[in-house]
Amino acid sequence: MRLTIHPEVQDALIKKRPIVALESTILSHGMPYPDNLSMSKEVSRVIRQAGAIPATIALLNGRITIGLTPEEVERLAKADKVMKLSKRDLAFAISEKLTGATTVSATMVLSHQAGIPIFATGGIGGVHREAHKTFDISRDLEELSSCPVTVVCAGAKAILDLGLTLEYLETKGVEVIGYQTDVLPAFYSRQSPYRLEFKLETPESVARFMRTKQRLGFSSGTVIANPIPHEAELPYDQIESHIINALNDAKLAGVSGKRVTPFLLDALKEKTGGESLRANIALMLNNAKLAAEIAVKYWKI
Ligand code: PSU
Ligand code: MN
Repeated sequence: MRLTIHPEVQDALIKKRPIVALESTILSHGMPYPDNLSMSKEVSRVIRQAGAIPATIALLNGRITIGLTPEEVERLAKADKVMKLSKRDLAFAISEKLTGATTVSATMVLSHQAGIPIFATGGIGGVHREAHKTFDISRDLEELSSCPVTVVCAGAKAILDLGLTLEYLETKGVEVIGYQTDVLPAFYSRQSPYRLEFKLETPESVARFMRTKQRLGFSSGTVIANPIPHEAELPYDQIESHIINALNDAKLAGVSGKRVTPFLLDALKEKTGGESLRANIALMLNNAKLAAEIAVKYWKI
């Protein structure tokens, strides 16, 4: 499949310079305008400052685009009827020449096709609470099991069942590595009750891990769980009660399928008076910086 690659990204690919892939659903469905646009600009700035090239991925009129221009980012950030594309939706959207924002799963696939092994996001999707009744398990987890891309995130989103998400990832052979932490970060908070098996302390050690896994020929992805910065953290108990209320709202409103996650993120923003959005932006910037630092080391090994 032909990819439309931004010249700057293409140049970095040829010269084996560090690149960080970025998803676009966080822009179109994860945050409101204009916060999404300023977040995206800041993310690019942070990545460049750390010595890497940002490459936001999306589908524009059916074209797989690796590295959006600032104008294209702005268009996606402003539009209100952009499709949310997971892996399941990609072929259809390409065939119908549609425009859409890519989730973690679709971004992983496209990032891998472009030859970019590292990707930063806010939080991955996972096993939803009550998944035993709804069967709602994010495609992100399947892609992590079958696509060799390292995803830097602040853990799985706290709206999920974090324990079941970890179990699922273990079954699929996906390492969840705490970055300077022994426990799974819970997106808005640094801590959760779930201990992790692996911890790494530096970007170099993450880069070395990526190379080792590559040499083993493993085709699965890796989660680097990077806790939200202290100053932006929301207390676990406080956010938890808002999450329970938001889940109840979703149920009452009959929200299901791919609308669940955007609905919950928006409901939380309302309930926390915008604090969850500020936390989401802070953790995204923190992840972008770490991903860029890892990418820089990765290309030196
Ligand atoms: N992280 C954020 N905000 C988001 C998402 C992640 O901070 O909006 C998006 C990602 O694109 C992720 C998606 O892949 O939510 C998961 O959606 P679902 O639960 O429908 O699989
Ligand atoms: Mn889902």
